[in-house]
Amino acid sequence: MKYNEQLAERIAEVAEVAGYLWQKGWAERNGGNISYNVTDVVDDAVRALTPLGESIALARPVENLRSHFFLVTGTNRRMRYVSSSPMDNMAIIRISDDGRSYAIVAEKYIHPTSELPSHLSIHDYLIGKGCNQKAVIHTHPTELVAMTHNEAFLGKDILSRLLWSMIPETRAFCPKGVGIVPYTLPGSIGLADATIVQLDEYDVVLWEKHGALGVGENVVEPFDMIDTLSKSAQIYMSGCAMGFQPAGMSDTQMQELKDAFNL
Ligand code: 2HA
Ligand code: ZN
Repeated sequence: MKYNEQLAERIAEVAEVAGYLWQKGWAERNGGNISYNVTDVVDDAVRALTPLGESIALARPVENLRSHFFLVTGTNRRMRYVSSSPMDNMAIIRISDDGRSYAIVAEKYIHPTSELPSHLSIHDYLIGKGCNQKAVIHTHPTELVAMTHNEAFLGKDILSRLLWSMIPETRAFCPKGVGIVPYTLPGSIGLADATIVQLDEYDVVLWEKHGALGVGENVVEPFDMIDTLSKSAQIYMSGCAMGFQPAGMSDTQMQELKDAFNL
């Protein structure tokens, strides 16, 4: 199908980031998922499409997403193939006018990600808050996930401080740090709810022993934040592998950065 330029750009953006997730080694098998609110760029041709199949009930209504359109990666689909052949591995869905169900409208009948409850609840929450954050990505960044296996890192803001202190970029480009959600069943409403609480304070949330979730105005933005945090985790690990605990920037040095860049 031929999409208008703006929608085609959004599809290309998801494909680009899906490729990065695969290249980074964060997307084994069908690991990770992406959703992107495209309501502002769908044209009459997409709006007029007949749904492919029956509408599917949502476990929880999404009041703020009535009649919205989303690009969503498919369940069991591989990021490497989202990258090479995007519309064979993701779908455009339309939320019903009452916000209680959705239908797949294009391009093929590809069932959305198992994490759809989290994604839609997060979009619903972000719109309700008046945010312009249209993209949600979830991925499995190896080193960051490894760090969540250490109880000592799970207290509030301990990991944020540690990751900030590894390199100035992380302090500058992930100014809010990372929130942490204790281990919760993947795909569950409980995981969605716990994530939303953390998104009130942070742009990136780590799911203990599972992965990372980030939100942003486009798909590249949360990818960049997770990538920056991941760099810090790798620096920390490299120090440990060389037999020492990295010293980290001091509080004074981090405060200096905060003041210099108005963080
Ligand atoms: O899409 O990553 O959390 C597969 C997953 C579930
Ligand atoms: Zn996952």
